[in-house]
Amino acid sequence: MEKKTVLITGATSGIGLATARAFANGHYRLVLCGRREERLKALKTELGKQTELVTLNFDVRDKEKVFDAISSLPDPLSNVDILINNAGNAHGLDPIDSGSVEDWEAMIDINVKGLLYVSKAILPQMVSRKSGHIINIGSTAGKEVYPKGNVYCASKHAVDAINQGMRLDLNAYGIRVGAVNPGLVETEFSQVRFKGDTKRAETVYQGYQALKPEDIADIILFVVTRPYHVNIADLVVMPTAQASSTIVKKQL
Ligand code: NDP
Ligand code: 8X3
Repeated sequence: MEKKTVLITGATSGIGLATARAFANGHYRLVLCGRREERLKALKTELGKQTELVTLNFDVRDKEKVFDAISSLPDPLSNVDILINNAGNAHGLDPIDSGSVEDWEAMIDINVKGLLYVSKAILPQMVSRKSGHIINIGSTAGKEVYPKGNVYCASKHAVDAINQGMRLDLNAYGIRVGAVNPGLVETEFSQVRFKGDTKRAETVYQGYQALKPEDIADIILFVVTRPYHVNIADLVVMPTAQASSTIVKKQL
């Protein structure tokens, strides 16, 4: 069977990194994206032994760089079969009246506009081939709103709407579109949210068994390996200890 090419944004850490490793084990061709060049180099060394791989260094906020990087892909990696829109983060956890405008802009620009730029750069070739699979990484924060989550939740609700809109508009081309929406996963997410405050970040995952990035990678691999007639349109996954964004059974 012809090998498939998978493009993963945010492959330098957390869910994206675990997903890159899972797909490398499956010998998919990989296009791994992120901003931290030293991590991209390390990934090339680690996974380049297992599969054909290129790395692309760009900030998803930079429209031109997104389009330049994706159009620079050599054949056969230029034909992306599976797009995993994963890059994103929360910035801050503050009430709406005191939240920082810079944090709000970062979340809207990265989680929403960045996802759109990458999709826009890839979609024409999927449409012309009438094939492809897009997986948008949403969140439970895209299904409900929690105190101080305001703009992060808004950005993930936008991902939910974009996921639905993509599925409607791309239906005519036979392109599969679905979202994977995790609850609490232990990654660098809280480090970023709390701006490097490691102690505060650690408390988010204490007293219960959080999801691991590998749990999400397994699910993504499951989603893309279903037969063509099966499209997992919208999947929510939480740790067993979590019932909602605000109810987590902790033993501290
Ligand atoms: P990490 O912080 O571990 O990973 C985030 C990834 O996104 C990194 O590879 C980072 O790479 C990349 N990224 C961030 N900003 C940019 C940018 N401006 N341009 C390009 N790449 C960027 O977090 P997670 O793995 O947890 O997060 C991955 C996705 O999962 C996000 O969309 C997040 O919202 C979502 N999610 C996470 C949950 C959790 O509890 N952890 C739960 C639900 C959803 P680099 O810094 O090198 O650019
Ligand atoms: C990440 C999960 O609950 O921190 O999207 O928003 S949460």
